Amino acid sequence: MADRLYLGTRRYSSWSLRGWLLVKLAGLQVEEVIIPIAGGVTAAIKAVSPNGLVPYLEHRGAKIWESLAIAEYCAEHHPALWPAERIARAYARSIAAEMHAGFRALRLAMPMNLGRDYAGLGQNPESLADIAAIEKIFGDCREKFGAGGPYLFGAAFNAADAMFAPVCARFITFAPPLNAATRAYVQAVRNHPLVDEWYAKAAQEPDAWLLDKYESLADAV
Ligand SMILES: N[C@@H](CCC(=O)N[C@@H](CS)C(=O)NCC(=O)O)C(=O)O
Repeated sequence: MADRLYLGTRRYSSWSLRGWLLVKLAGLQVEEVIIPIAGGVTAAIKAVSPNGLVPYLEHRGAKIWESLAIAEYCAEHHPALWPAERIARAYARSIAAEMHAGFRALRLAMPMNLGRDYAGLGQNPESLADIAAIEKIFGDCREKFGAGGPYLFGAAFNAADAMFAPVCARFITFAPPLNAATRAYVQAVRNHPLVDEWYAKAAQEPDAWLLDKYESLADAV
C-alpha cells in the first residue's frame, strides 16, 4: 500500500483542507490524490475510502479516516500539533472535537467556496448562533492560551487551528459580521503559508470540477 492522502476538490472540500493541513504540519510524506467531489455521491471516493469520505490517509500500512482521527495520528508523529501543556492540550482537543461534531447550521448555510465572494449571504438565526459560539471559542482560547502569537494557542499554528481553518475560509467568502479579534485571527489563518498554498492550488483547478449547487448561491436569493 502506497502512502497516500485522498482529498476532494480543494475549492469546496473543507474537511480535506483540515486533513491536508494536519498531514503537512506533521511532515508526513504522502502522495496527494485529488478526487473531484460530486457533492455527496462521489463514486470514486466511495471506492477507496472506508467511510466513503475524504480526507482519507494511507500511511505505512495504516488506514486513517475522519479528520479528527487523522489529527491524532499526525500528532503521534509530530506531538507539537497539540499544545505541550496538559490543560491547554485538553482545551485544544475539546474545541477540535466540538468543531468536528458541530456547527452544522453554519456549514449548511455557508458552504466553503474559495473562489467566490458571497458577502452577506448565508445569515440566518441558526448560522449566526453558530458564528457567535465560534467567536466565543476563539476569544476565550486566545485570552487563555493565545499570548505571543496570532493563532489560537499563540505562535504555533496547531491542530485546533487546522480544524477551524475552513471556518475562517467561510468567514472570508460570506463576510458575516465579526468582531475585530476574530477578523484578525481569520486574516492570520489566511496568511499562513500552507493555507495560502491550498488557496493557490484551488484557484488552478479545472472549470470542469465546478459544481452548480455551490456556484449559484448568489442566484438563489
Ligand atoms: N466527518 C468527516 C467528514 C468528511 C466529509 O464530509 N467529506 C466530504 C467532502 S468535504 C466528502 O467526502 N463527501 C463525499 C462526496 O462528496 O461524495 C471528517 O471529519 O473527515
